Amino acid sequence: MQEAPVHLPSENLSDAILQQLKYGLGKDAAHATRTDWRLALSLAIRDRIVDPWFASTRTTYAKQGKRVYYLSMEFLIGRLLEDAAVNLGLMDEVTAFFDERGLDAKAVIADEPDAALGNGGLGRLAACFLESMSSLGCPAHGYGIRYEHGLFRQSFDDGRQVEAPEDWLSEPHAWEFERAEVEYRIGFGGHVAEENGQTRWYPGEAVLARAYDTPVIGWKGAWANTLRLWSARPEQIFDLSRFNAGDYYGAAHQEALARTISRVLYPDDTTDEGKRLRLKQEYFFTAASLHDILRRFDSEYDDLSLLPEKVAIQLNDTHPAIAGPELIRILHDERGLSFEQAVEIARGCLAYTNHTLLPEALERWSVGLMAHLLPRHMQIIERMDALHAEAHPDRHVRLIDHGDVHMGPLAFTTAHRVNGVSALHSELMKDTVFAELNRLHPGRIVNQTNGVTPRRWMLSANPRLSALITEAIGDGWVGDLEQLQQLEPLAEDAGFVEAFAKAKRANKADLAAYLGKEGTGVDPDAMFDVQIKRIHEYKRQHLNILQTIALWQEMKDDPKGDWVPTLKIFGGKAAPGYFFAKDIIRLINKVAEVVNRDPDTRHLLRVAYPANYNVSLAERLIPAAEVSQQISTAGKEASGTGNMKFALNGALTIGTLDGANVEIRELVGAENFFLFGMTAEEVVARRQVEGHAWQAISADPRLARALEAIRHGTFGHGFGGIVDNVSGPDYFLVSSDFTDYWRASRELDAAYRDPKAWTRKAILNVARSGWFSSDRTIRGYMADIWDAKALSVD
Ligand code: CJB
Repeated sequence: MQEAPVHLPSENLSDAILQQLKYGLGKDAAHATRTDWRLALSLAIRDRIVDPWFASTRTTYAKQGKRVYYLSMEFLIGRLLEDAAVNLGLMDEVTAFFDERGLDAKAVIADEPDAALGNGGLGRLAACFLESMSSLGCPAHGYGIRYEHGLFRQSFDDGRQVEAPEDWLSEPHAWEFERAEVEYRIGFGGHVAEENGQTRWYPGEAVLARAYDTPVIGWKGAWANTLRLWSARPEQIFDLSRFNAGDYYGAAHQEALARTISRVLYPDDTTDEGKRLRLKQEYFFTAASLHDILRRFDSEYDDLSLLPEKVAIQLNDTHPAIAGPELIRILHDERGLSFEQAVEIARGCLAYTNHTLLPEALERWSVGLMAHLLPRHMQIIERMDALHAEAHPDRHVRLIDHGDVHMGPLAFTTAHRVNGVSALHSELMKDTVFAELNRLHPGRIVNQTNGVTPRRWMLSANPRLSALITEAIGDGWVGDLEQLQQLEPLAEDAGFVEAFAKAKRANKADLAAYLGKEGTGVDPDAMFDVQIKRIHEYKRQHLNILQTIALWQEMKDDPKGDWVPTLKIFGGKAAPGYFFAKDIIRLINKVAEVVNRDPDTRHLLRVAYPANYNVSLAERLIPAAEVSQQISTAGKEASGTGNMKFALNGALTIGTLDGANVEIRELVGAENFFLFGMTAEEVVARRQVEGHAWQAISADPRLARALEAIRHGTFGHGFGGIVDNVSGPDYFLVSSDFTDYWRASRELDAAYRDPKAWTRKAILNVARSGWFSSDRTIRGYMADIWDAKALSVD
């Protein structure tokens, strides 16, 4: 019998995988490696996405639906294979296929490199949003950069963070389609000229942006959208005359420079060269995306005034904020609309999400750099600034201030909606960074509390709990997470409580075995207490480790005391140039070394810090967690999304009233949440108190003793900076919040001593977390910001 050609995928998944192995990869089953199997499986599954993908595109054209474009420098998508298999309902078949061959489906799936095209919460949010937009049938494209190297790989050397380049593209990437024909020329520099009353920009150099498409399939496979990532290429591959003259480096120079633009995620921007490259990256992907958006619009409509009705462009933070001036430039300079019309249309399309109030993270570019790289855009920004000043002469908001272009105000004034990412954060935006702009444009700021996709963060990551939930209430919760409310009465059902505790225990045993491989002996019956996120002073991992040191000291004083055996887990990376955060990492690792080998306490307290925290590691840690550490200085964490994943998976939060913790506590109930610390208002007042850190330390002997131990070298040397900081300026109020954190931590221990009551609280956390689905968040964006409608394939 003749085999089906590979482009006609077999109806039967097993046959399709074997066909892909043979015809797609040229491998024979007898010699296939794990990677071959993974690629064959991925290609077979990708084949099954193509039809719904095409059907979704055809439907959007046929119904002339409004399209949403999500522009983001980061998409922290992690592994894609399981997402796709789960959403297509193929997991059982996949497992059976590999079982039959004596292979472990999980290991095959885990062979996929973790696509780390993002730093943390902002990038992961974009990935959850892509999945939710597809699950809801919202016609959308994600636009970003196809970084050759994602976020660095972290290892530890004597406790210190060491960074190595990440190399996810070193193996074939099964999910993308290269679109050689979709290529745009992106200019930089050069000059601006006035010609016959029109302004023209003549860039001095240019690179090409080439599209790579990844289909994103939604829940139950009903709809698929596209993630389109841009890769930079030189206009001229290499300089043949230089090559022929023997100047091989010189011949390749232009190519290397062009490709640098999409080489690495977030290059170091502490040097001028770094800054220049970052701004180039931002313009590169934003301009390519806008060209693409307008090309698609032009293929359907010939009236530019329809743009806001047909196109919604969401700016994920200010990184793509140059979209405002670029769209105005195209509409005015190239399409001949008046400047005012161009501004109005651009504003009708654009909306901006703010993700942080930290002043150091609000982007600014020097006027000199902007004028050099993007001379026409600088003129447009100047004109916008002048228009704004003219319209509001008594106000002081400037887009350009002290020689810098301020991207926050620029994004605000070129957008029709600006949103924060939790209720508290959106209110603080109105009171602080955007207070003046909010007065001028009341109603422009709206809130859209973040969410997470339940497909990845429950169904895939926590199969045991998912099965239990489905058994209890059916599987409707996967597409409608608020159905988890039906679990509430089961918190009083002894059988369910027991089954829930059993599932958590099994997840902990899995994690203990994994951490065991990493060299940390772990008791699966200990309380698993987890803090995973980027390392930052405002997230206060140092508060957690100080409390851990104090706990260890008390345990040592009284090893026979009634302690709750605890495993403290940390995970996270520090920015390579953030030396204070790197000291915190080293301190945690050094405390782990001392504590884990202490014969007096090692049965009571362990500290684990698995290296290279990423999406896949989060998928292991969160289902096994019992305590979720969300302890940022109030007013600093815009939202948090890890906090939602933990609550959804039945961990109890110990946290401050910050970001979305506030909403989590309201929903899960104050009695199922361990609150401590100052409020955002109290934080501001406390900073005004002279010597606040010293006062706090003098009043709390536990804190004084823990700091003393660090200073005296119990954990090695070189931690004076941390001690001095929390005893002196202590901007993030580690010392002032310590005593209350200790109290809440001991209350947590007390609650853990009653396993049934604890499990009931955990169940209520799950039952009441349905609102944190990113499906709810995307519905909010569609209704309040994009005015977009969900479609379905007929
Ligand atoms: N966030 O991950 C980043 N990167 C930034 O540059 C600024 C903010 C985070 O975004 C998340 C998604 O909105 C928030 O949950 C988180 O609080 C914020 O720090």
